[in-house]
Amino acid sequence: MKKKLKIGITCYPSVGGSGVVATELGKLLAEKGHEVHFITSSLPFRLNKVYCNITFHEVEVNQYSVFKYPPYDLALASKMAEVANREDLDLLHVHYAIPHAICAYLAKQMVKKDLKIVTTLHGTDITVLGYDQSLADMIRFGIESSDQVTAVSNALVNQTHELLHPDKKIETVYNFIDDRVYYKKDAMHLKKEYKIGEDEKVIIHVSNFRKVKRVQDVVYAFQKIHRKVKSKLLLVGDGPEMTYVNRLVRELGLVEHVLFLGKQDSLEELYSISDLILLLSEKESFGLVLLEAMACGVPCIGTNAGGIPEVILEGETGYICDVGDIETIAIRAIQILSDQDLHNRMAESATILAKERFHSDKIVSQYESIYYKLLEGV
Ligand code: GMT
Repeated sequence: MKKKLKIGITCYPSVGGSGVVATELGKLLAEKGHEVHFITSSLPFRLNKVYCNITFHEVEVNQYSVFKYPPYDLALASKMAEVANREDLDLLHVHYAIPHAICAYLAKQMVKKDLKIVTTLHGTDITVLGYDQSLADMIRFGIESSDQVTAVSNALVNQTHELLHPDKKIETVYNFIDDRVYYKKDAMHLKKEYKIGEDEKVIIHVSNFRKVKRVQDVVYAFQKIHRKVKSKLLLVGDGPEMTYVNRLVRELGLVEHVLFLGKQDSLEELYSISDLILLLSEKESFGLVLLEAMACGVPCIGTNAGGIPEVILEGETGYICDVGDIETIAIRAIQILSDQDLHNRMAESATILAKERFHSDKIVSQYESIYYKLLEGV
């Protein structure tokens, strides 16, 4: 039997999919007997109970008045080195390149052993920050200084090479779902509580309401869908675009039919009452929400952006449309929502695909084998 590992994980603990993936990975590695140390600015929000072989190490930043900007990156690097030395960590697995890969590199210089660094690229760390000339060289350096780099889709691997030309092989390791959490549940009571009629179809969109998500397109598409199919739109999440989305819903006279649910925790229950998910982003390295919805038997419509076509199988688990092509998006949605046989077929294929291609057992084993290969120097 292989020796159990001591793994340090760093991520953004409170926002977005990268934090979710990092935390779920840590939990599953701990379940497999590894010792996991989260080194983050606050307790990762999905770490909501006691896990006996997970420890949380909080990064505290010196607020000395001389500093115009408190030096978080240095505090993180220093904490990484301290924990790595004290706990005798085998490796650091950092999620999101900036600043985490650079902090891990600094920590590695400070420790007494050959601490391995695995960096996982999640999306905007490349597709947005990679265009910032003040950061691009630093991101490339972080990638090249890591012992192993992974990205959450082939599209992101390609985009990273095209944009930054790092001299480094990047391996695709897809995101995953825990099928003990994400499966179709009986949540019909929610439909009643939200006053959604039994005969009404439910369309869901989940995001951080940033510009790249094009939530306005979701509303425009819904307007067209709603004309043909009795339906409600659930908008889940919050973010900078919320004010404009809210205004648009009012301008289009859809207030009665669009429910703003804000940030929610038990997404699996909301997916379980949904008939279709829309993710119409202009940039999306993977689209974790699509996978979560698929695991709950929800067909998807997504855009031809980034890794979305690696998650949705065109014509089988949903449809891929061009970014901004509201007309086609609405036609496809109406097709799925008004043909029960097609809907059932897609729902079943979505559940199977989520279990087969993106099952946590498979993906966590992939990460483990990356760790062991590095440590065994294969
Ligand atoms: O913008 C977001 O959706 C948040 C961002 C993050 O870093 O938390 O999400 C990125 O990572 C997720 C987990 O790997 C992916 O599922 C998202 O597609 C990706 N977002 C973008 O590429 C815009």
